[in-house]
Amino acid sequence: MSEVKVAVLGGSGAGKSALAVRFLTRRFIGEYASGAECIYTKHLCLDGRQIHLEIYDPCSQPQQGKLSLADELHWADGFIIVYDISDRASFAFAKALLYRIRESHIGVCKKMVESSIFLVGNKQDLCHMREVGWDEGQKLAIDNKCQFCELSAAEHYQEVVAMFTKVLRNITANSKVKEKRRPSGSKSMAKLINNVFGKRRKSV
Ligand SMILES: Nc1nc2c(ncn2[C@@H]2O[C@H](COP(=O)(O)OP(=O)(O)O)[C@@H](O)[C@H]2O)c(=O)[nH]1
Ligand SMILES: [Mg+2]
Repeated sequence: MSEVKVAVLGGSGAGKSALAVRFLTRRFIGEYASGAECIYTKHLCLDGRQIHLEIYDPCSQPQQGKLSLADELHWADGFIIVYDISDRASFAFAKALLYRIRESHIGVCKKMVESSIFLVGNKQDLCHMREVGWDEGQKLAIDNKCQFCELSAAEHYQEVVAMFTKVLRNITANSKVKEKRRPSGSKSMAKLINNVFGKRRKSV
């Protein structure tokens, strides 16, 4: 059984919870509790391999101020960075998050880092209110050597599944590298995770 941890990050209201819930339950419910951070857990089978997936959905990300991602960076195997294509501020925030993640991974195997970050332009159904062009999202992804897609958590279930599946495939493909990176300390890491994220766990 492989354990995979994915952090969904982005500005408040970008659709982080909507994406996670859509992937896990197939449903788009419209309104999501925003006052608490969650770790959702799910068992799934990918390419014949059993995976215990944990998805971290933070309560909110400050649009401004310091981008202290130390805990998330320690915890996560991969990141989904979400912005809202109808909200330019959320795109700027996503850009800052990408830079922060990349600078923190300097020295770690380059390919592993690049393949474990997915930039997502959400709310594609609101393209009549678009503030961020598709090409801008793609350029940001190319500049940061991460993957990119635009989708709508509200309307595109299959695309949401495809995006999460790519993230999981990339992470599991790199699992040998990660094992080398984390040779020991699982107990202390578990303690850290519980301290930081253990407030709410949900199984789906
Ligand atoms: N039109 C539209 N609204 C969305 C979409 N995804 C999320 N929302 C809405 O955007 C708001 C914020 O979503 P939420 O998932 O709570 O954002 P979070 O703060 O990033 O977790 C909610 O009212 C959602 O219903 C989408 O793809 N299209
Ligand atoms: Mg949320």
